Amino acid sequence: MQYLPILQHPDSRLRVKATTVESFDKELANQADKMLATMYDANGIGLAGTQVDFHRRLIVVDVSENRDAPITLVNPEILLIGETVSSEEGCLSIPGVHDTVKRSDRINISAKSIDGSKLEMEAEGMLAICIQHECDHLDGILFIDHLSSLKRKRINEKLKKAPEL
Ligand code: K1U
Ligand code: ZN
Repeated sequence: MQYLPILQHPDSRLRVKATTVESFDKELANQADKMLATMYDANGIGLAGTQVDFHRRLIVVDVSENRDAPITLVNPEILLIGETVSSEEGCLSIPGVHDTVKRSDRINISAKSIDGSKLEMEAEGMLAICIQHECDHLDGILFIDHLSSLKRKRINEKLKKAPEL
């Protein structure tokens, strides 16, 4: 399987807002397969199209311990229905940086499956948090944007000094 290069912050392509998927074709299914393979190879629990320079609304996630429960969501829309919780996040586009972000612990998702069929689901815990993180990517938002400007400044300075971290 071919792995896709993952864009690294501060690449400006991470700030592009992804557009709606209109064609549910073989090309889209191939892209989702490549994204899943790339996510597993990078030991991630999620990946958004934006991170691999594919600017359509497509995300993949798998928060299972055995790495055997992949979920592919096309044109996902989320409704926050839970309580706000703080949890530790990381990002494959900002390696070596982890911090606490506040998000809803429960969401309703309305999306399309890879074949274009309608998909409605409820998610909680890590799955809900990961899906919110990936949907942010589709809007050009990084988890560090949810931190204070002082924290973000410190992270960006650290990355400038040691970009490989
Ligand atoms: O979108 C990404 O960059 C993937 C990211 C997803 C994510 C991790 C943590 C919270 C929300 C979303 C990762 O998979 S980072 C690497 C990772 O596996 C991880 C890091 C911290 C906690 C759990 C997993
Ligand atoms: Zn990320």
